[in-house]
Amino acid sequence: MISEKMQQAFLEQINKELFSEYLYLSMKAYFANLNLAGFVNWMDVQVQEEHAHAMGMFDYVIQRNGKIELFEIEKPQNNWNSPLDVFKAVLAHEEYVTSRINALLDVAESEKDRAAIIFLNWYLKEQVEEEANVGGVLAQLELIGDDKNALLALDKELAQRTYVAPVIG
Ligand code: OFO
Repeated sequence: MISEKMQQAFLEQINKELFSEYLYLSMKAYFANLNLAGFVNWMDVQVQEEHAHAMGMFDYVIQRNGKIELFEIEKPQNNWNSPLDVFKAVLAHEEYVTSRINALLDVAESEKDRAAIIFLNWYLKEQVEEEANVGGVLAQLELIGDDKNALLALDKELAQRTYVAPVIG
């Protein structure tokens, strides 16, 4: 069984994970319009990961005999000034998500819900990886500046990213 307070925190986070999926889908469209297929691929992997994060929590709430309620998903931004601008926004968003996972852990600790703590630890580790991964691309974009050839080389590199369904929990 899951407490009301814990359940509410999970439901809010499911909404944020779905918003993340939506945001990255919007960024994918931005890169598609720029014909940067590697960046499109990178965002596509990100979209799938966020969906998996949302569904992991969705399944967990049900497994704990909780009740799912879905909330409205906020409209994401749909234009940016440059690929660099996009990745600055991605990093800021991932840092925000990390703060939300930490807030969820605060609730789990105050509710003495040890199962939720173990479950959420996976998400916290995932955020460390995500921030490092995004920070890596952002650092490359900062080095690239206005060099179009270097941007195309990075695009080729990002085309290599593949989605691996995460084993959550
Ligand atoms: Fe769901 O981890 Fe990124 O946002």
